[in-house]
Amino acid sequence: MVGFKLDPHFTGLKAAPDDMTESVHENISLAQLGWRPFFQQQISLEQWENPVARVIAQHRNRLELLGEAGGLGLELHPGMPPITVGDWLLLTPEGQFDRLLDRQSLFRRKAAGSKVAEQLIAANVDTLFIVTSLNEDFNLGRIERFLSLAHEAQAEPVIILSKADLCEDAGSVLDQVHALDPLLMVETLNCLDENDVEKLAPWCDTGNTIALMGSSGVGKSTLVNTLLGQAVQQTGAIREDDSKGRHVTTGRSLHLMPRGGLLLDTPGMRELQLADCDEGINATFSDIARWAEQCRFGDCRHDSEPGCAVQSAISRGELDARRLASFRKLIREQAFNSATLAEKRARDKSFGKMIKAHLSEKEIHKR
Ligand SMILES: Nc1nc2c(ncn2[C@@H]2O[C@H](COP(=O)(O)OP(=O)(O)OP(=O)(O)O)[C@@H](O)[C@H]2O)c(=O)[nH]1
Ligand SMILES: [Mg+2]
Ligand SMILES: [Zn+2]
Repeated sequence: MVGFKLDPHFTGLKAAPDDMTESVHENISLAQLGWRPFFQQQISLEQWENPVARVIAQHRNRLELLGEAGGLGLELHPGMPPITVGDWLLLTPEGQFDRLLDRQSLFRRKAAGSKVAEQLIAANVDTLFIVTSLNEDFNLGRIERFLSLAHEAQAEPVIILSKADLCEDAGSVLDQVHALDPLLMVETLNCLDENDVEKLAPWCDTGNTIALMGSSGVGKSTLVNTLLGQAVQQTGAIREDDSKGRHVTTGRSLHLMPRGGLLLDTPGMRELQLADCDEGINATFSDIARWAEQCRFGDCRHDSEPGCAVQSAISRGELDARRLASFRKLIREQAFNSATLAEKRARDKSFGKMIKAHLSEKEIHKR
């Protein structure tokens, strides 16, 4: 078991004083933090009374947790499993780290730069708000890419078409998005308008955890501020005439919304790439997968093979050729990223073997 120390900055049951939502954190219930039967089921009867807490921030050597008893810090140790913001931890009665609970959903990515190891970004996100702007670079392929990430992570996607106030014909764009999947949830809104943002109320209920994704400038920070009812993040408009502090340093990644939901806001979400994302892509393009089942050849590439059901669906006008092109592009992207990941793993493995071989030689020498 791995020990943990109480955070020296932790001053009692209240969250740290720099926390903007301090008042809401007093007497918080587990349900408000997103506790579900899914997590409860992982706890044995003997552990029933043990405290549980959710990770609300991640620092270099330390996690910030929030539970029924308030906030506390947890020192990270090498023996602990990889933990990320949004995770649920079971603690011992003494308040020590006991166990990481299984996740309902998980976003992960390759680390940036030359290292290609995997990094955990966010856990237990219920809903992913995919924000894309109506007036600028609206692009269906980009939405499909974000949808694949949502599906892979097991989060429910909601498409938010922002800057509706700047768009003359939102209807035609809305039709295009609905054509991707008739069951897809789509909302058009002005992120600056409180009343408009009310449209998102169904996903902002108590205990529901939301994360956001979208290109730069589409209005994510604006939406975060409107949802939280305060300027937690700097937006494009403010940044322009403020060359200093680019980022507001709250440190917290999980915020309580006034209406009860939780907003998980971590910069890592922006750099997510498709890697090991087969399931996510197939879920996003389930129409193509359905047609492909009827292709004559099991390994049909849907090019010019005889008996290709995908191509014949395109020629009958039942499948958009753009969709197949987008599907292929995402498959290529994820295959490329997964290959570099696999190389890294193979390297690690052979390195491990080398060490092992070296050790056993030593052993032989000893004998
Ligand atoms: N008219 C209008 N302006 C918006 C809307 N949403 C955002 N904006 C403006 O668009 C600009 C960019 O918004 P941000 O919220 O900073 O965009 P972002 O997605 O956070 O961008 P990055 O932080 O760079 O990823 C700002 O000037 C906002 O005021 C909207 O719905 N309508
Ligand atoms: Mg922003
Ligand atoms: Zn085919």
